[in-house]
Formats: sequence, C-alpha cells, structure tokens
Amino acid sequence: MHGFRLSAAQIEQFNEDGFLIVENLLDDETVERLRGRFERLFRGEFETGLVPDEVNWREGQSDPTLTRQICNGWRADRTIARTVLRADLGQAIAELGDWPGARIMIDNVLWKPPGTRPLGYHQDNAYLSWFTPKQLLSCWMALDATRAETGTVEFVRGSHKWHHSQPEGEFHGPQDYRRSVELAAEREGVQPEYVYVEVPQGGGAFHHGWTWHGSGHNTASEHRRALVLHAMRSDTRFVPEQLSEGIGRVYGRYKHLTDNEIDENYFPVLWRHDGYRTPGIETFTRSTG
Ligand SMILES: O=C(O)CCC(=O)C(=O)O
Repeated sequence: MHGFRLSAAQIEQFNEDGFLIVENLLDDETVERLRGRFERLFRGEFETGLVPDEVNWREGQSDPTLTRQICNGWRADRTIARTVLRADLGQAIAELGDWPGARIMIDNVLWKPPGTRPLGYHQDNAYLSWFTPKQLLSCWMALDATRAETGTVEFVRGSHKWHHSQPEGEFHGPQDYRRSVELAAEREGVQPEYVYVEVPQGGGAFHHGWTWHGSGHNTASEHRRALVLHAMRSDTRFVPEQLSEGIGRVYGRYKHLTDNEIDENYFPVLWRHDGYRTPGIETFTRSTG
C-alpha cells in the first residue's frame, strides 16, 4: 500500500503555478527495480508479451543522441504497472484536477543518458482532441537525482493560464527546445519564468495539462531517467471524429465498435471518489503469467 497524500497548501500552490514539485514518491528499492526494467524495455524485452503502444527508441537500432522513450510500458511490464497504476497517485491527481476520479491515459518511460538531446516544449492537452473532456494531469517521477545540467524536466510558472496552443514543432531532439514556448510567451506578452525540477531520486512533480514544459540537453555525466503517469478524468469518452488525427491514430484502436466508452482494460480507473478502482489492476500486477 502506498500512502502519498497532498496538503491543502500544496493543492493551492499547484493551482497558482500549474505544477507542484514533491519528494518521496518512490522509495529507493522501487527506484532500483524500475531502473532494471527500463534496461529490459529498451532492449525490446516485454515481460507480459504485450508490446507498448509506442516504442520510440530501441537499443542497437535508434539514434543514441536522442532521449529514449516508450509509451505505455505498463502493458508490457508489471513493475512499471505497479507504479503508474497506484491508487494514491490517482487520488492525488483527481484532487489536483478537482475531478470525479482518474484513469491512466498513457505512461512515459524516459531515459536521457549523458550527452543526449532535448525534448521540445509543449502543452500536453494540445494533443488530445481524440477524447473529451480534453484534460490531462501528470505525475513525473525521477529515477535519478536531477539537476538543470542533467536535462531535467522544466516548467514555465503560471503558463497553464495562458492561451491554448496547437501541436507544433519537433518533440524529439529539436535545435531550440524552448522556441515554441518563447513564441507563446511573446503572444501572451509576458517573460517566461523557467523552473527546473531538481529533486533527489524518487522525487518528482505534478503538472497541469496546459502547463508549458520540456527538457534541455543532458550536459552532465549522470543518467536522467523518469517514469511519468499521464492521467485523464475517470468520465472521459472517445471523440470518434478525431481518431484518425495525431496520436488518436494509436489510441483509437481501443474504441468499441458501437459506443464511445473508454474501456477500463486499456485505460484503467486508478481512483474514484466513490471508492471504485478497476478490479483487474490487482490481478494484472500480481500475476506472474
Ligand atoms: O522528462 C522530460 O524530459 C519531459 C517529460 C514530459 O514531457 C512530460 O512529463 O509530460
């Protein structure tokens, strides 16, 4: 049982800034175990036999200067699932979003070794026309102590209150990773205030779906790994007209033939105010078969 809880002051801070930096999301033993699973996933070893929804980097095949990324590693690996499907994280997200409950939309397995390139600034909600309500709230968990020099994730304070952008620019390894947010700040008529998430391993941050964020080069000699839970509201539904657009092409495959319901087998409910949690989660994460 995990017991992460937020205080009223932290929720207020999140509403003000669009993010909240925290410590002690993961204990050292879990961090160690997750690092081992990262190695296996990027070698293409999938414990459950299911292939993650997006594998954007493979050992021996992909550009070594790019940040390694897999999306929905939890379907392939139960150790990843045990973290990103935690009820207490679902509850924290639902409380921050003032939602009826939270379900996982996607996880990100991210590994930025020394010398690797940035991830471009973006607003997560800009990529979500394929479901409604178009809201995401995320929990970013560090598997290494992070510093600005390791290319840690960074946020622009208060930018969740800015105008909403369209998806634009390169995400993987852009020349100028802050270009899109600088243009957005200009349109907004403000100077962006950049905040680096500098935490011990096991720490991390929650961020709002409209908060501008990205990460720079890893110019240090340490690795920088993170596991991210991106959650949507428990009452989210598909928008069928948008399933051929962007990443809707990937996730639209989980739509039922005859309704717009989002199936809990693919997007489990982590926590809901009325006490509900997708029952299959415990069976899946405990299973060895
Ligand atoms: O860890 C990073 O570099 C970026 C992560 C990110 O884009 C996210 O958590 O939404």
